[in-house]
Amino acid sequence: MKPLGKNSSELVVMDNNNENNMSTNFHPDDLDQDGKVTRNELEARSKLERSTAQMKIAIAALTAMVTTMAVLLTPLISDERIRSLSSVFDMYFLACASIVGAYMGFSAWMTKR
Ligand SMILES: [Ca+2]
Repeated sequence: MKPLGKNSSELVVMDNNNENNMSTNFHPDDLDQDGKVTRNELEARSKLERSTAQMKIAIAALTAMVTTMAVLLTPLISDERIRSLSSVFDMYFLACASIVGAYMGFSAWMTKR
């Protein structure tokens, strides 16, 4: 595959000798399967991977909040320890909720753009 030039309309011809193409005969980034990977197709793939990573981070933050709260509600941790770490837990839950809220806000904003 040759590198993209500065011109956004320049096309990249797929490499037919690549082992990844043996089963489908199309490059995985060739979304419309016309045999050429355009800059727009590469950008679409990049956006998809970025939004998937952001979604995984938001899910991890939400899962961490729920798991932490569930552990704190069990008798595994004494009330005294929870009281002494209450300011830490405040910041922890605020940070996790900010991540989830930012994801929700930005994803809603990106769909309206
Ligand atoms: Ca294409």
